[in-house]
Amino acid sequence: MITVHHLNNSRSQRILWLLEELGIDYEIKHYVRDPDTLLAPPELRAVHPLGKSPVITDGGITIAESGAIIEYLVDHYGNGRLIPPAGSPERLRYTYWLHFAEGSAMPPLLLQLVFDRIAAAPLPFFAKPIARRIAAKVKRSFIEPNLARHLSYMESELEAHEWFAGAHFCAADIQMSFPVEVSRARAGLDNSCPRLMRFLARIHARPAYQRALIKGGPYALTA
Ligand SMILES: N[C@@H](CCC(=O)N[C@@H](CS)C(=O)NCC(=O)O)C(=O)O
Repeated sequence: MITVHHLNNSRSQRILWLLEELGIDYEIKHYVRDPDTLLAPPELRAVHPLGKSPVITDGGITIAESGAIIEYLVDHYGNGRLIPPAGSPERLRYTYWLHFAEGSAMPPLLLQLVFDRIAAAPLPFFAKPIARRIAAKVKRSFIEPNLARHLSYMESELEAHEWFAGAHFCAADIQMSFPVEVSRARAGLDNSCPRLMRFLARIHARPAYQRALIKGGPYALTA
């Protein structure tokens, strides 16, 4: 039996969704973030030393990293579903987007969250303006240009292709859902990127996505 170690409002929502798409039996162990630090509770470190979510166990093995988990589940339980045929151009795009989501799209989104928290942190009065100025400078010079470039790049890719890898929905779209949802929730994704907005509407309408939401509990990134 597969166990998903699921943290609320997190990337592990994608894994529940993938399992629902594949129709595989699984169980969920729920973990709740610390409301102040947003960190996972220490119990998660008993499952994997980094204590991050998602992590799954399947029989005797433990797998972390969303991309690795998605590859494992599609390879072992997919029977060819949700992955383009080996050797096709779509397969290369599948691999690319599977890596792009965590390797390129997420870092500036995470930096934005960190620098917003620095700017809003309760600091002594003399340190506050300095912290705010540094945060604003990093955001203006590095984070925001990267976020804008990523959004327009992803939008243009969905102009050329129906889904991220090509004509068909696949597991790369599941992996890409998180950065696109985070972009919508807090990085300015709006109707000026109609293809990305359509992508969100289409994935949110999928019955498997909705089943995963019910099973996963509160998930605040669906706006
Ligand atoms: N690249 C990793 C990122 C894992 C990660 O940072 N997960 C976040 C949840 S979205 C987490 O566990 N945060 C809580 C913590 O760091 O304590 C993946 O895709 O699995």
